[in-house]
Amino acid sequence: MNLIVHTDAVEASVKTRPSQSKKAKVTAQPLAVVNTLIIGAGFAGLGSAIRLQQAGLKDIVILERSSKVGGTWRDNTYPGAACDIPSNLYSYSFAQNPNWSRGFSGSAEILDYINYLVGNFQLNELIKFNQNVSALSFDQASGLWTIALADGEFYQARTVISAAGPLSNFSFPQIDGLENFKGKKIHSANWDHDYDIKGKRVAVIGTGASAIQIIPELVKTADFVKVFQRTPGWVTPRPDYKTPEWNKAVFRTLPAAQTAMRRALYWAHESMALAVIWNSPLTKVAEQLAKSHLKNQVKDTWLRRQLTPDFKIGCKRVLVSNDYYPALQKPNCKLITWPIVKITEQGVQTMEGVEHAVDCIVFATGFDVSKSGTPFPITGLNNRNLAQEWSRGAQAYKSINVSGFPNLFFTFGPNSGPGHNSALVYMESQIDYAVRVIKTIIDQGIKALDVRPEVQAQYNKGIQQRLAKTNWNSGCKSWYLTEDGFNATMYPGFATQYKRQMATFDQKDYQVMTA
Ligand code: N01
Repeated sequence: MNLIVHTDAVEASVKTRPSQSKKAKVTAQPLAVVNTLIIGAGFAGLGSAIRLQQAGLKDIVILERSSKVGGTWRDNTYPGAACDIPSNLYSYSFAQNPNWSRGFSGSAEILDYINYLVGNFQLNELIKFNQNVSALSFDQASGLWTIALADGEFYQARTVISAAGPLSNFSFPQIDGLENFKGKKIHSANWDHDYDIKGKRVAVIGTGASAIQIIPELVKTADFVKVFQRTPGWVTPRPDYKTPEWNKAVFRTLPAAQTAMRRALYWAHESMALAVIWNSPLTKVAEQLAKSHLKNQVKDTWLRRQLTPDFKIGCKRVLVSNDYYPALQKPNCKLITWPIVKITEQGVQTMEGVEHAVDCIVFATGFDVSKSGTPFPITGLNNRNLAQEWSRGAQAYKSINVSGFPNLFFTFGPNSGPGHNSALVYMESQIDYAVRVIKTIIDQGIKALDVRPEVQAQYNKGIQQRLAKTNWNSGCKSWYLTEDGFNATMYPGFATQYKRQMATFDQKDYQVMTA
């Protein structure tokens, strides 16, 4: 169906657009009316556009709030930024790159790959940069979403894919005195490359996936680095290697060889689910492997004790590094495990009363993950407010659709996170599901396709029952859980199970409103 035929409906919805009167610079007409509007030009948004086009759905606009593509890989440029999933698996199966320089590529090379996707699949003309989405609202009469921008302009679309990304907003922790610090504050996700670390006294707060990549780089040039650890994580070896030229040549001439490699990596990661998602005999094996890694790299028994986690492996994200423990033992590095009480003008004060004076504090303290909120206000059928409905924990059907919010698709929506396999594997199956449903909506001229509430409720009951048996819900504190312990983040199963559920679209699960 071509959207031009909906002109009357579009006009009706424009007239009734609720936020119109409040905006200063509102035009009477949408900037465009399209079949599918994608929010975000990161991995998920670009992948969605590619698969939509390949399915013959070409009436697309991508809105990107920044001036560049790349999402998390554009923003996370801290020293040492790299992926902890092998590149042959952390890439799209429909756009394999035979030239990865390493087993685990750095952020610059991943960003190059993302830019390659844009060029190769001619996505540039679809992307509108510097477009900050401020609200979404669905108009029942026309079956159109209005996508309001912060500057008062708006788009309209029959279907919307929200690919804003769960880790797109970084957060400074709520530590007393944060604003008093007179030195330099840097967040891992917003690195200031103009600030020269050489010879500086640096504090790093946090010891998660970002911190363990940053610290080995900082100790190379800083005067000293003090690492403030609240909770030690499980660290396993990183089987990284420089890709030999012959290997790239084989992948270039024989793509099936790379597909076979990808498959082998996929199944190797699948087997890890048995260790990290559920408490099984393999959990002990994985913990033993991590403990041996610690013992091999750290000879000091007291330091080893400080670095030994007291929760099950997998409960928090498993860390992968060969150079974190060695970095901590450099003469210019010190691990501090006393809790932080406040930030002072000069540095960081810990509980035993010591003030650690530094020039710079690096906050590797994570992101504002919208486990219960939404990235912007979303208004669905009968003025339903999604943030309100998700206030006690986000829920969706198959992580992608939410009842009462028709024709809207989330990538990395509720309970879609992997703990053991590549996020791109999950992303690809979400995208393909969304494309299948969007094609049905467009081809059949459906006004709105809304998942049935009872189907969504039944699905989530199953998810939460399965989550209760996982390591994530075994008692540790992590960004996977809300303050009251609700897990709206992770998918409690193998990637293979997730892919299987996403491979089937049953229209009976949805209420259909025809035009
Ligand atoms: O953030 P985190 P991250 N006082 O939330 C500590 C992805 N990622 O940026 O554990 C003191 O994991 C906090 O302590 P605790 C990946 O999905 C991927 O490292 O809560 N400390 C923790 O140590 C990952 O899961 C790659 O006790 C405070 C740290 O800060 C996600 O990004 C690479 C504190 C935060 O760890 C986030 O990772 C890097 C406070 N007030 C990241 N507040 C890949 O390779 C927080 N902390 C794909």
